[in-house]
Amino acid sequence: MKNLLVTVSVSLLLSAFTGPVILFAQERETNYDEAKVPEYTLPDPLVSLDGTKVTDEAGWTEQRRPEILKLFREQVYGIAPARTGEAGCRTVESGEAYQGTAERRQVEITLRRDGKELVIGVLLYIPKNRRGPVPAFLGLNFRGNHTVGTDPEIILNANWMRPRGNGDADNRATEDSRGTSSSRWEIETVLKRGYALATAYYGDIDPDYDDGFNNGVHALFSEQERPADAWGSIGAWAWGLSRILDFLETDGAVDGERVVVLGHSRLGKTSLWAGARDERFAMVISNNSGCGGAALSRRAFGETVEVINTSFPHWFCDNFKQYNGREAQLPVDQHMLLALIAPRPVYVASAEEDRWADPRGEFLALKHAAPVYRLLTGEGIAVQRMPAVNQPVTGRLGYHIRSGRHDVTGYDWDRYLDWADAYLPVR
Ligand code: GTR
Repeated sequence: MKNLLVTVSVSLLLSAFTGPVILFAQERETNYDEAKVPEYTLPDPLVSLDGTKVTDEAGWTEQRRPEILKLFREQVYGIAPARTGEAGCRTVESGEAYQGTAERRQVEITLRRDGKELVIGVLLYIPKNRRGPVPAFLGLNFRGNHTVGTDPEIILNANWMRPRGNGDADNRATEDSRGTSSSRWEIETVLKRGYALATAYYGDIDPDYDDGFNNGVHALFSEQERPADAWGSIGAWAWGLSRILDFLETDGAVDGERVVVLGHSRLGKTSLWAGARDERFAMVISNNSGCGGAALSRRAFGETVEVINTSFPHWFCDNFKQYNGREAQLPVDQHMLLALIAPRPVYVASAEEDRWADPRGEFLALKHAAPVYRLLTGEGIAVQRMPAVNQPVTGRLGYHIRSGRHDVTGYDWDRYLDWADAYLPVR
């Protein structure tokens, strides 16, 4: 984990002639001290840019929501293309899994545009014991579908992988990596509780490195010039989730109106943005999403806007970089991202040791999204203060801070399943 950010500011020394370029290196320490959180005022999600107070559902859906969505599109995640081009789905493999209790299906979604093609490989498990279409959890994975479980039939992903451990060599997955992320995917429990589970490798949609947007789905839609509000990788991954939902809607075994989108860390940022921009997602879960996800940017606690834009220049749109070290100038903050999901249930989960993601900032964003939920549904957040560790807050605005580190665990899944049961009863 980075504790120090070295920001290099380039300053042109003005002189009568061509001045030399001087590099100043300054070190900014990561703040983990609550007392050093800057004073801040959050934009009111219920006051429109023209100063009008939103007092009813129409004011929210017709004016304020579109306005906030536009701000996030233009200033934070970037604008994704309207869905154009062709998409086709093909089942490439199917069979039984989990001792005959589930069906496994592997589907390729092929997107084509201007003679170019992109394939997203979806792994879908459906409980056999079902009376009709079932609700589903949908989430992207970090290292290939073959890592989410030990099922030997899962197709080994052949695309570029981030260069890190787990038996992957030369940025390609190897057989050794099978099942290496299985602790993060409680597939059997999900199936036993009557839900389907769908996942895809996020790198199928856009490889997670700064390549100037020449690969992944950006290549399919590449235009001559890339404007400052063009979509980054989080925008691409979120858009990809919508394409997977397009497919799930056509699949008779899954109920497309009861799909819960979830994600961890950078993929938690992604699930929130996916749920915000695509109202077909019935419920949204953010697991340890942190900066650019559920955490309030203005608190600048742990990872900051500047740090994230420096480490991952490809995640957000270029406009977002204007707010490096200037969070107070942001026309939005992340509570408004959560509010965009209203009235649909949203769950934010933090981990005690995950200070980098600012657990308190994640809780506060949820709390400050609550007025919008209250306006639309009559139900706000069940607590006003941050709960103690392992004391989940239930309700339409779900929250917990679990003991332990940045991860997805069985504890997290149990909470999500209980919560989903409350809002999406298994029929
Ligand atoms: C970190 C990044 C976080 C989070 C995390 C992850 O390096 O600073 O914002 O996204 O990666 O996705 O695992």
